[in-house]
Amino acid sequence: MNEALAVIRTAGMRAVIASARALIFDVDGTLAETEEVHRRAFNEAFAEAGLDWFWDQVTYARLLRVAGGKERIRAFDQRNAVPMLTFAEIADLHRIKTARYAALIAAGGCPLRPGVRAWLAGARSRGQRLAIATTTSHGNIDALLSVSLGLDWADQLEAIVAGDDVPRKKPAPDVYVEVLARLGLGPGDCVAVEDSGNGLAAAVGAGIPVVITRSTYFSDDDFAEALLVVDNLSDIDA
Ligand code: XBP
Ligand code: MG
Repeated sequence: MNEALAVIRTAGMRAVIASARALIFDVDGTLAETEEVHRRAFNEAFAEAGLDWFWDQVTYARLLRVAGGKERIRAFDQRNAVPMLTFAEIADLHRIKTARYAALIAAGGCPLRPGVRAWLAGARSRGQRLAIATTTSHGNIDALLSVSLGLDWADQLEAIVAGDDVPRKKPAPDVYVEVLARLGLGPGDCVAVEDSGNGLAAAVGAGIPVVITRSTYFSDDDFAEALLVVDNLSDIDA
């Protein structure tokens, strides 16, 4: 694409984003690069539970194709012919992991990615409504955003839909369909901001145009169906 055409296209995409009635943000990888904190929390939970499991970055990158921490643990456990854990034990292990994640975030935080804060402020200045559509849990969202946006972070958001609020996690469109229902908007009224192929598929499945902000673990995913792909939201004037 020549330079002039690229400039025109980006200006057009910016207009689409600025004119949307609502922006719907994914959390992990989009608002902040949280997956290394999740990975550490999983490994600390395995140690606390006496499991000799350890997920290195290569293993975790493969397991991240499975959305949802409980589902990810089950997928790993099922690599053996005879899984070690029952569903109840997986749920207990995930509760330990979630507590560890909250402690790690509280201790060291995980900064918002470049441009996120400006996009949130820009949306508010334009009167755009804000929402979250994520696979993670409400507890994890609160742990992350109360540190980075303050204890009243939820006041900025009109709809917050997490993984266990809907029957199917991403790449199913369920979280985005539920956000649209709660906002009372159509998919064409909104723009979703995502970082992964699963997230893109979920939003596109709900008919919502998507801006992709590449994250560490998903930078090589196929984003052909995205409206726009950037390295960081700071690449676009908020
Ligand atoms: C990312 C996920 C989550 C996190 C771990 O969610 O797939 O499973 O990796 O969090 P999203 P949990 O990108 O949709 O925000 O252990 O709470 O699932
Ligand atoms: Mg994500």
